[in-house]
Amino acid sequence: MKIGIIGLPQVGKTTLFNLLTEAGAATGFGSKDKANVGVANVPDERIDYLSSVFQPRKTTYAQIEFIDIAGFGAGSNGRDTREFLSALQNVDAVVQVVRAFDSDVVPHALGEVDVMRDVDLLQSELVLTDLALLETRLERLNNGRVKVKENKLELALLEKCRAHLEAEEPLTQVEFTQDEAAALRQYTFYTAIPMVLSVNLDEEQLAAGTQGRQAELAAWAAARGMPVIPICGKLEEEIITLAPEERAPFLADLGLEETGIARLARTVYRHLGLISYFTVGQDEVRAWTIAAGTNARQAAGKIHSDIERGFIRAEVVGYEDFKEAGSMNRAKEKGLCRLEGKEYIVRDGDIISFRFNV
Ligand SMILES: Nc1nc2c(ncn2[C@@H]2O[C@H](COP(=O)(O)OP(=O)(O)OP(=O)(O)O)[C@@H](O)[C@H]2O)c(=O)[nH]1
Ligand SMILES: [Mg+2]
Repeated sequence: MKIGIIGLPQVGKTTLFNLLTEAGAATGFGSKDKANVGVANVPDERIDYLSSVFQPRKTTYAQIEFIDIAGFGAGSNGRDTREFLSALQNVDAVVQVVRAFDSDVVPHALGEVDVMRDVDLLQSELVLTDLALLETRLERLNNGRVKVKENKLELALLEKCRAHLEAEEPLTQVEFTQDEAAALRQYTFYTAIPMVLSVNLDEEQLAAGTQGRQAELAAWAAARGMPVIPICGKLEEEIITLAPEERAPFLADLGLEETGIARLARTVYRHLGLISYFTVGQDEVRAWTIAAGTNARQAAGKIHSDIERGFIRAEVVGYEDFKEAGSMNRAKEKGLCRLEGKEYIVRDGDIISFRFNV
């Protein structure tokens, strides 16, 4: 999975990137010309537990790749925006960092700190970028000499998108038929990418539990179907310089139960309808990320196309059942392991062993 980090200049994007990936990229002005790319393990206490039981040679968490692109939107024109956004090809979701923290040392590119102005501004940039892309395509279609059936469908679809975009509605909020959704995939419409807002608070705001315009921002986000996650970039970045086992009391001090990556990953998984299943053994304990609703055969394809093709059965035990039993043998004795066929819909936390023919 790939997630892009976007936002206005100097709002804490690279700080968030660092706290998610622990990559230690340079923050501050001037660190602008190229996107930072890094990978974060998705913390999962179920994997921790399974790893403690199986003592495998290798433990593999689900991973999210993050792309931190340069800030845009403040006074830039559409062309610049498109250049910045081209870094976001093929991302599954974007996180927009919204700056609530105030700082004399780090002035906001637009002067006053104003979360509502910022989210509106960036949203309009995305809408305008999509509209420009759409107009170009429409022009090409309309000028085409032959109007085959597909073109007519595409024209209708683009007109539908235009109506919503002109009403400043992101395409994530629009209902599309399966055919329309498939046709849309050939475009990179930025407002069609699921978005999570990450509000970067300073220490006082975090302690107060609000940045002053909490309700307004929450309503704005809810109207667009976007989850909101508060972070305290600066402080959390300091905390992750500590060894993992020493972090908990400092996080608790800030009123946070988990690290930034744990909170973000949970939100993104829920927002995108993703779940995890696990494979276990002496060699490796591993988490696999799939869309909710995926069947056993497709889920096997995540591991290898051979397993999908030669799928025979899936031996499944739910994570909670396994934990209660304490070992695979006990789980089998208690009848908690099930044999499932290819149509079985995999559930979050299923521990699966696939039987297949090559
Ligand atoms: N006071 C305070 N400063 C912060 C916070 N988060 C980030 N900063 C500082 O703000 C400056 C910009 O942070 P970055 O993470 O580089 O911001 P950015 O959005 O990546 O900036 P550009 O890539 O230049 O657009 C750095 O000096 C950070 O240390 C915060 O929560 N509070
Ligand atoms: Mg940056």
